[in-house]
Amino acid sequence: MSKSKFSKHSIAVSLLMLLCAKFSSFAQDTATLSVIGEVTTPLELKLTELATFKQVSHKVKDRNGKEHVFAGVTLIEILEKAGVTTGAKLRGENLAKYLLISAADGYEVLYSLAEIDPEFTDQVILLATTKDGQPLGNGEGPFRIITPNDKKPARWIREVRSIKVAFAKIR
Ligand SMILES: Nc1nc2c(c(=O)[nH]1)N[C@H]1C(S)=C(S)[C@@H](COP(=O)(O)O)O[C@H]1N2
Ligand SMILES: [Mo]
Repeated sequence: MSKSKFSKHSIAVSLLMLLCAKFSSFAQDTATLSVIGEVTTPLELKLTELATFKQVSHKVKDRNGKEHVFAGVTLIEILEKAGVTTGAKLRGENLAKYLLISAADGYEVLYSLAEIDPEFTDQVILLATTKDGQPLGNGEGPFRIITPNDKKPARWIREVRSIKVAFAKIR
C-alpha cells in the first residue's frame, strides 16, 4: 500500500496557515480609519472607500536607504472630506489646530494643519494603503502615513486607526 505524500500533520499545518492568512486579510479589509474632533463631518473610512479617492504615489527611501513606492490618498483630501478648516479657512485661531494620529500599538504622532495644507507647503503627505504595489500587511497597514520631507521616518506612523483634530490652545 502506498503511503500518502501528505502527512496528517502537514495537512493540519497548511489548513492553519490558510486560516491565518484569511483572517488577517479579513482584519485588513474591516479596519477603519476614524477622523474625529474639530471636524464638521466625522468619518469612518474603510479601505474600499479610500480606493474611490484620487490615488497618489511617492517614491521614498526607508531608514535603511531602500527605495519603496508608497501609494494611497493625500491626507489633505481626507481632511477636506471631514470638513477641517483648510485652504482659505486656515487662518487666525485655526492655525492653532493640530492632528493627533494614533496607531493600533498606541504610537502617536502630531502634525500641525499648516504642515499639510497646500497653501502653506508643496509637501504632499500621504495616507498610504500600498507599498511596492502590495497592500500594507499586518504590523504596517492597512493605513500608514508617509511624510516625504521628514529626514527620518519616525512620523511615518504604521497601523493608523484614528486622526483627531484639536485646538492646541485653551479656549
Ligand atoms: N505604529 C507605529 N508606527 C511607527 C513606529 C511605531 O513604533 N509604531 N515607529 C516609527 C519609527 S521610530 C520609525 S524609524 C519607522 C520605521 O519604519 P519601518 O518599520 O518601515 O522601518 O516607523 C515609525 N512608525
Ligand atoms: Mo525610529
